[in-house]
Amino acid sequence: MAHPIGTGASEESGPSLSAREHGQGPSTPARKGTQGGGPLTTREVELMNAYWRACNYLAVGMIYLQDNPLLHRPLVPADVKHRLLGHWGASPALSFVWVHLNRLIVEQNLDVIFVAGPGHGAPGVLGPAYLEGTYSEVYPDKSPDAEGMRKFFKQFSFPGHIGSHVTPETPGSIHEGGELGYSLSHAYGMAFDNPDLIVACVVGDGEAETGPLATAWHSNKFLNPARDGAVLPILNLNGYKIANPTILARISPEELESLFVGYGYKPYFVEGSDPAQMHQKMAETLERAVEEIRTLQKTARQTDSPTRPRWPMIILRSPKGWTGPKELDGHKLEGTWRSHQVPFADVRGNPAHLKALEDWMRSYRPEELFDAEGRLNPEIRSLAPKGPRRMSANPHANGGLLRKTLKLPDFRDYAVKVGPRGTTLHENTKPLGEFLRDIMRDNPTNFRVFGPDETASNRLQAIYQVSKKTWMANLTPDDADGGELARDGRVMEMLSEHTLLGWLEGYLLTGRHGLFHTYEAFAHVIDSMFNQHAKWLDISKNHVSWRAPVASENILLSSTVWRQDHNGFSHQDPGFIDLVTNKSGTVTRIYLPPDANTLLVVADQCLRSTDCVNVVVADKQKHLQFTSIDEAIAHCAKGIGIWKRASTDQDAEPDVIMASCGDVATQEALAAASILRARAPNLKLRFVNIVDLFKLQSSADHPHGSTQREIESLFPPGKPIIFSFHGYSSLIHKLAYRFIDHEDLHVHGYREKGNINTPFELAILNETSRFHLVIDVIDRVAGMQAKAGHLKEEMKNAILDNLAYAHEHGKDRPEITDWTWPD
Ligand SMILES: Cc1ncc(C[n+]2csc(CCOP(=O)(O)OP(=O)(O)O)c2C)c(N)n1
Repeated sequence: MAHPIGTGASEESGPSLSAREHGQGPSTPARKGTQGGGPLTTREVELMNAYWRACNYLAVGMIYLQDNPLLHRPLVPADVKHRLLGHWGASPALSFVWVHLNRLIVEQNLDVIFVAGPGHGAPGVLGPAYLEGTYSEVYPDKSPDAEGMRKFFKQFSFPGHIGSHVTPETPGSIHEGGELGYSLSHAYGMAFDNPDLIVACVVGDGEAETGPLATAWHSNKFLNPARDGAVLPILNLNGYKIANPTILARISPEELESLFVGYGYKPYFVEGSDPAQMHQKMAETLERAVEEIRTLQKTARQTDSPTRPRWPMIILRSPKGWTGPKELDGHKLEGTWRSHQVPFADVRGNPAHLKALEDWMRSYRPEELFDAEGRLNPEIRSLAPKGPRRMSANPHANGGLLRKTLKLPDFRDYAVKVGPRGTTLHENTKPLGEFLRDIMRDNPTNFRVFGPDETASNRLQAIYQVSKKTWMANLTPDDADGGELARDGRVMEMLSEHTLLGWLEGYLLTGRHGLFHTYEAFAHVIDSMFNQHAKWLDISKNHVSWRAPVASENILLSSTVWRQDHNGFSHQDPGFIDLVTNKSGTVTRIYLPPDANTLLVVADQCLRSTDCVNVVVADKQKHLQFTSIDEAIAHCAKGIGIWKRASTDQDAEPDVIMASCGDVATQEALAAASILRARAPNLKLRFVNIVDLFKLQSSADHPHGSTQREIESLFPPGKPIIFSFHGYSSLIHKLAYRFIDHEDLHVHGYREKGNINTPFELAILNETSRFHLVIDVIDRVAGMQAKAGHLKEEMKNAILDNLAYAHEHGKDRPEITDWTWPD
């Protein structure tokens, strides 16, 4: 039998409620029998505090204990883990917010998901997930009893088990919060097109100092109250990061308030440390915030043209490591940076610390919370929502369960008509824009396109025919003239790659579909976000069986290096794909379609796929077209293949293989092949094109990889390969290292040479031009040097001549710009 439940709250009082609140909304009258003037009855405060004590007890247990979970006997050193890991400091505020959200979910049948910005405070999320039963449902060995609790404690941050963040193994989490900064953009992405959902997003005050988080506050200018759900940001001002104070906690209250008013929010302050008072304040403030959200939504849903509301947010100023030991060994702990991680260590070796731990854990009075078998007191348990209303079991947080297959028109309907191969020009991304337009039209509530103000620049502007750019900020009369802005637009544009990708990730992880496009060089802005998302997918897909597959993250890199001759050196960087190859092959795909039709085939494939990051590199400018749609389908199905028309080795052993990967790279390689065909007619040249970059890797390393035999039948051993590559040449060596003798592999790619040039000059500077490729063939093919001396000389002269022409005329020679495949 558990003992009766008391508040366990101290008498210490914090600053007054909502001292600086801006609330214009209806205030909540105090109910009969309330304590401290808030909306909760004395009994409600007792019970909610008991629930929170249970959460905090579990949090401490997770960090420290491997045995004796219910303290049925005094702690001994062997009960304590050898390595103490985890973050206590963030945990109590996270579970405090959770307990309060639970109250409103139950009372108002709300649909709420929880985002923990300081995801390192996982004990503050795992505890509630265990108490409301979800954890035991998905991991039956972590049963709701003493033995289950022992395992639950031991597994936390323990080798071979779960990590110390809200990782994919955590039910209810779709934001790990390992790398700080993305909570708010993720939260907004989750809310788009989810009109009934409230996303409660706890933001750490340290996290709030990061660039991605700072700009994500502006997401409120893109949330449509009529069509989307709501985000309730809860900034936890616990005052410290790892070892430093936080900026937002050390500016004046007026400055802090002005900041968030300036961002367009209505901030409510909940400040203090006394649990009883804080429960009342939080209950009242949360109730008010939710009521305002509902009122704003209701008003907006009654009009045709909703305006941007001033959404509520909560600033929760509470001590770091709240309810932990006040001090130890002469140092203050609660309310300081010292309680960020494990407030005190050496528990196995220091009897005083062991005693301090036991006193701390007993201060939560576990005997009142759990019975002798470790089962949660039923009265406390009854506070939690039921079934899918539990935030730990909300289906939005396992978005694959809600994912509907995208309605895709037939991509063949958008194909470019190709006459004689290699003679007609098209903007490769334009037909893709038309394909995306109709996908947008046919999937009006679960597909969006995200880009940093480059939709038109990347030639995808056809999308605007069916949907404009979302814009909830002010409109001016001039916007009507080509601004393409609309309150109900579905094209997401903001000059923050971080915010855009965060939105897309939140959108995908809650079961929807989308595409992010950006300039190739500036994809590096989101390097780290890509890393984190790929890691999330890797664990979810390969290690968490209860997570349903989500739609893949599709990243289109356009405005690529070879056509950034006008923008110069800063805009030339094809290295994002290098980064992608570092991540698990189970979740990464890279495609470099050479023309418009292959791009359409690849796009269709990407939009159908799940649990991957698909990176597609395709330039937006006019390029020669090489494949009919049927040829494109066959070529992309193989991912790598011989182009017969450009080859001269039919039924014979080749002297050389000319390989190409990338649109501009393929055009240069074909131009080189045409020179060789005309000038070295006896040369047996095989032309190989690669669309699916991972075909160059071993099938042992990547699911799209090739076998040794497949590679050797395309690239016979001992034959030189002259490889015209879109990116940095080392990437090809890295991918193909198992297969190809590197003595034979000669890759021409970007070498960090270039500035304001002509396109062809850029190729010359990086030695990727057709003339350089021909020279390399002459140098590598046995016996050719002696015979092709004159041709080599001509190529050298052509290089000098084209450079001189570019510098004199500011453009490339017409023979270069107008070059087409000769037959
Ligand atoms: C981008 C990034 N930089 C640094 C870290 C290392 N780190 C982990 S926790 C932390 C402090 C976080 O402070 P805050 O967001 O206020 O969370 P709190 O623990 O105080 O609740 C830092 C700097 C990180 N995880 N991510």
